[in-house]
Amino acid sequence: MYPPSPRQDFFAVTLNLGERSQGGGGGSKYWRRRRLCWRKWKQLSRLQRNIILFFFAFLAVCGLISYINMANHGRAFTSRSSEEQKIELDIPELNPAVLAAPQKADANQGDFPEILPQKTRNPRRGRLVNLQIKAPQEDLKERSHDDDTKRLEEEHGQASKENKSERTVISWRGAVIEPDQGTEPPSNKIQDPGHRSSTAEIKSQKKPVLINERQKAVIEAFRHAWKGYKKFAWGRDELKPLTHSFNEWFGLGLTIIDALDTMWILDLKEEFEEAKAWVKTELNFGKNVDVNLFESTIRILGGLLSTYHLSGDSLFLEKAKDIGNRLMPAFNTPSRIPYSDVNIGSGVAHPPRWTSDSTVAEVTSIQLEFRELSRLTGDMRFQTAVEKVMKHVHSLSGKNDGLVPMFINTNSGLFTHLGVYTLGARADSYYEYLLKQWIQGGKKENELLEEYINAIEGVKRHLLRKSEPSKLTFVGELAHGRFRAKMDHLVCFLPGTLALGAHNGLTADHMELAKALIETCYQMYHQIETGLSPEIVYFNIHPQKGHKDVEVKSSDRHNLLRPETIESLFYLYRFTGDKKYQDWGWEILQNFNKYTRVPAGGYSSIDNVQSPSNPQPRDKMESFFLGETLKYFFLLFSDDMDLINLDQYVFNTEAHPLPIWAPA
Ligand code: DMJ
Repeated sequence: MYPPSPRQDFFAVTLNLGERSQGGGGGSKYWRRRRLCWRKWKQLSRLQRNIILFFFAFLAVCGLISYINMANHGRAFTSRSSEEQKIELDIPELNPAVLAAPQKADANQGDFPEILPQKTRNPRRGRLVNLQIKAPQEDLKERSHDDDTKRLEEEHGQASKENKSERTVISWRGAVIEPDQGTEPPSNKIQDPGHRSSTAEIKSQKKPVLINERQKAVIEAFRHAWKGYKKFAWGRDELKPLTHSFNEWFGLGLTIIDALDTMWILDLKEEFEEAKAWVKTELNFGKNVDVNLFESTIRILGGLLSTYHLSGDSLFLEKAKDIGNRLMPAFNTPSRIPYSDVNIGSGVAHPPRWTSDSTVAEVTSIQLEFRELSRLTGDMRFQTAVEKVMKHVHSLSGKNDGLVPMFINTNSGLFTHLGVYTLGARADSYYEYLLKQWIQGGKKENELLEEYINAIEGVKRHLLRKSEPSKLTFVGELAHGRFRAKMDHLVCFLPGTLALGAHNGLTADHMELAKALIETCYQMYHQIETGLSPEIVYFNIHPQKGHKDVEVKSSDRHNLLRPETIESLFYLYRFTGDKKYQDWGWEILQNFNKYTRVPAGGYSSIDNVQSPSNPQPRDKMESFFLGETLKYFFLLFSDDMDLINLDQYVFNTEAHPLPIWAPA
């Protein structure tokens, strides 16, 4: 037997398949060829047949493998594997000291009640609280990332190049920061532990960013504010824009530090560089001044840490470590609940003169910053101190369905002034940091999540009502069993936090509540004569002819340029893509420009939001206007989901983005 060559057979088979698949009409011809083909196949030796079969099998396996690779590749850009997250956060394998923080979070798991990944038990009510499985962000990712696959593939390739030249940081804003651009002699510098997240940013955000008209208006507003600050208050804490003067609170150039990362995000390179030069040459924490632990943590420590992450310049980490160390004496109390104040020059900490109490929100809203400082430096004292506080507060009685009182005693460690519950001043960011610590730590510290879910259940049970006539959902207060229809503007952080929780897998009713509450916060602006919200409103809960939903007392009608509503609009827009949130923000920005802008430079808090003809400027521009309000405006108007990606960063309560820790 002389079988034809395998090559001929292969050709015949291919041809036949082709004819069939085309559905050609020559039926008999087709069958003749098929028989011929079969005969030829039979003429082949077993070895030849095996070789051909092996060849086809090999092709099939190759095809399958490349299909799986392509599918994984696509998935990696939407769900990001833990490997990649680790690379993107630039966490070195070789530095065990720095890896300790995330490991600690793991180690803590023993202390925390076991919670199933998708369900958690609410011990008070004895029922299971479902977590959403699907991240609602998926559609949005598709919406904003139409052409992203190609771009990300290029960036993926680029990433390996960048890893090789790891000491040169190319910001996503295009600035190149050489390692020796640091500002102290190398010997004085903190070694860059490689834990900052700028590499992640480089990969996901180095595409040219198109700035839209609304964002340009924010940049213009920032420049105007900065102009006033530079001219009349440079190096001081706050601008007094009317008297062309300044206000000192800590004497640490608070506005500059609070605004650093905003300048980075807005791509204001020139302003950023002059601010950095001031930090390098003028910022000195060795001063005999009393600072408030909470305020200096969220504004100064938080601002320095986030700027370090965004810029990659170790100057900011060095300064963060300095202020972190100087704040530590605040924790030397009998209960380890920190004092409110500490002298950063002498290292003496103390409570306010009139009490030995601290504010609950203050002692429980410094954790994101101190934990991150430990992760970056490998010095666990910072993390240990703040986690002790959280554990202690967790164990305390005196809560009401997860709602906490406003004060805690630094000697006894017990809550004081029991019976008053609010999500406004003195308690607000306690709730925010429960969720955000859980997110920061990689969603492992279940005790925090459980506390957060309980608290939101508590809000629903005790503090939620609807107003008349418009039926706006609002969060009131409870004082010794009596409901008060009072809501601070500060509470408007809550819709954003609820939306963030829903994005991270909590139940859809969190998102529904977020949507209802942000509508209310918007109405707190919209229903007021200047279109700006007062500090506190009272809602009508009984229908009364001729009354609006919102009432304002004369002592509460000031506006301090606060960020909370803009912050929540930003989260709601990011997670829903509903343009109305951008439009609401745009309306508010225009009203800030109309009623709070000071011609010579700067913006001012005002005393009366109900008087468009005379809003009575207060002569004060808070540092958070630059640190938070304008930053959130800019992010709200952006359609770039990667501009501070909320799966990579968590904002502290002063709008300073800190990286989410990669899984250990
Ligand atoms: C900021 O300092 C922070 O957002 C804090 O959590 C609350 N108060 C101001 C802004 O209103």
